[in-house]
Amino acid sequence: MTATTDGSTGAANLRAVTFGDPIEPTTDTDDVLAAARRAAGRSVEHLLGRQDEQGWWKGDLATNVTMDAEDLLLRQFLGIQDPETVQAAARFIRGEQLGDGTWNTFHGGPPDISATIEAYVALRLAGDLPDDPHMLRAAGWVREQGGIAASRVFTRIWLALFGWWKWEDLPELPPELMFFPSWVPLNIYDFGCWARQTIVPLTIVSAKRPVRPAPFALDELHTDPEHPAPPRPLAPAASWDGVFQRLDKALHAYHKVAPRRLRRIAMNAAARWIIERQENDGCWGGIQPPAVYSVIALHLLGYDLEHPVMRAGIASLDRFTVWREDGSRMVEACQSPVWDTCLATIALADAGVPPDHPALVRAADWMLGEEIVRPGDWSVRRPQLAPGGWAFEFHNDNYPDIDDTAEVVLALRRVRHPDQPLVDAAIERGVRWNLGMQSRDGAWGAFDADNTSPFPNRLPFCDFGEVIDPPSADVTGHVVEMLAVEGLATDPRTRRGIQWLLDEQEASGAWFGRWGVNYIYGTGSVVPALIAAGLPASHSSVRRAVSWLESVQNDDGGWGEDLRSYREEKWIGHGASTASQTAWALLALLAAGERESRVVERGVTWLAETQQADGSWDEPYFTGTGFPWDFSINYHLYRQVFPLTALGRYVHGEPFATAGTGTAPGREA
Ligand code: R04
Repeated sequence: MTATTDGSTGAANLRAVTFGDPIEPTTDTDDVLAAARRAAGRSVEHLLGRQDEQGWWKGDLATNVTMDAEDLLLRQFLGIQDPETVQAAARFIRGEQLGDGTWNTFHGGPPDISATIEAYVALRLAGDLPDDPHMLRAAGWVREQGGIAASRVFTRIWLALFGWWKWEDLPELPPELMFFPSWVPLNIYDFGCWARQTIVPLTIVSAKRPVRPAPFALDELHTDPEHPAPPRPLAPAASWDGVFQRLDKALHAYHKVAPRRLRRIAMNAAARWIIERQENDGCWGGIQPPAVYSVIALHLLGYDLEHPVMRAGIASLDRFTVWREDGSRMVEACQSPVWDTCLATIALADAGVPPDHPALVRAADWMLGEEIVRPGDWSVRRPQLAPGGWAFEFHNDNYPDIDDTAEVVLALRRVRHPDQPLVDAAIERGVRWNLGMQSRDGAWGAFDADNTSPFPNRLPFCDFGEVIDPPSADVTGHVVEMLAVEGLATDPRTRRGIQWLLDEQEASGAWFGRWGVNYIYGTGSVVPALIAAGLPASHSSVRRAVSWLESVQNDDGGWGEDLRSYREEKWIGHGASTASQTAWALLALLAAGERESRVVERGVTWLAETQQADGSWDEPYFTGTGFPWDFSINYHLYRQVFPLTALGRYVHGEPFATAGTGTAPGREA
């Protein structure tokens, strides 16, 4: 890694954060407090210095090289590649290659065959030769792992577009899906919104089966170029996998006989659905994959590159790129201004920045302007609900999310704004919207209510990660905390959320982290919520969470949890200490009343001692989750906002601290 636009540096400059490395014991509580004050002060200055004039914050959002590779493949497919872009992207991709010739999808993670194939192909397009040493190493590893046949469906779709893979050897997803009403299983609203936006254009692409012959062959990526697609073993007909495999066979047969007129109507319905959802900046859903596939799908239906929809769509892709100091170009999967801004506002306020400080008022004004005031896809499940939420990105009016809405409300509440009635009204709409988005089990998903169908994840087509959006503990924790702060701790809807959280706690005492890594994120989200909602710190659920956090503290005083915890039990709660994860653990412990404990003092000391001279922290490890295990995110602002929040609460105490209502469920320890 090299320096990035947000000024963070890579592993080379990492300070002593290897776990098991004990730091100098600081026994005097006064010393810890003084160190925390100094660190918080420097961090406040750093964060204030990074606010945009318009009031928002945004850190880079790093994911993996499939973003960059697919961006190049798209440009190649459309014939719009320019040498400067291609070489800058290739430079980034080369810089991410590991010593053994492979690419992984998160810092320190294992090699990934799909990422390695996509990166390899992108570099071939950029002019790297198959007998260059770095390419030989990559191809050799890919063949060892089973070749292209062993990669994910999306990778093989990209290869099929250029004739490197046969469309027949891909799972089917027909555009007639558009005819399913919203009560039929597998209708598009049964998919999480990110999968829905990706799949709808791909139904057009896979019905059209286009091939634009490539400038070179890829035989070196097959184990046996004569037989690139070895037959896959058929699961028993009585198993779910067997049922869906046979459904896929039937869909392949249908592809050959599909009535042309019906297909055309279905594809037109899909195209209309896509165009209706294009944002006013030209992108789709604020995330890169749907934008890429939508542009291809519309192009295949005859929209030429000069059509306004296409021009805006292609132009929007350029806004996902980050140009770095070394001349390389990184593609972001998504941009995080709303999320970063609410979290930064909370951090600064909890660190003692006055609530009427101009930076906070400007942030509040910017957030107020981002409120989403019209219905979106969420209205399909909640047709009577009035709008009033926030999305994660600059432009994503169709998909406000519950998590951002909860945190924006928590942030707005910390600001003293000259027009308080304006703020109160926006908060009230946000609270109502979040309450209306509660799922029937009493908890909250990220983007939709009751998005819990078991079927989408079973489709052979859907092997790229999570494709449904069921309630999670981290989002539910954030909503419960927000409702409690809004005085609704005893509302029956909040109480159902609290009960769901109590039931969801693992035997270990931790909560699973859906959108952050992993149990430390879940636990760091839930414990402050339960306390805000009035559970006493002595409650057995809180005590078990505290014990778990204590049990996984690293010897150096910090906390870390490796992304492999999503796959391997031995990594749960374990990994190199990171600034954001140490902060999450501290947020839970501070909420639970552990401020005076040695465990907290050591964690605070770790934060203070790993802070850099400019008030920032470094964090090469990915602590954000897009899809557990399958898609991981390094949010570059997490390492600044969460440590500051934790230090601020250590120094100044808990925000909104009250004696508790005494009426929340399960008060007895
Ligand atoms: C942290 C909680 C806020 N909120 C989650 C927002 C995450 C923002 O980042 C991403 C969101 C994404 N969605 N879908 C994709 C994606 C990527 C992000 C996505 C990724 C790969 C493919 C298709 C979609 F970086 Br393929 C929603 C709760």
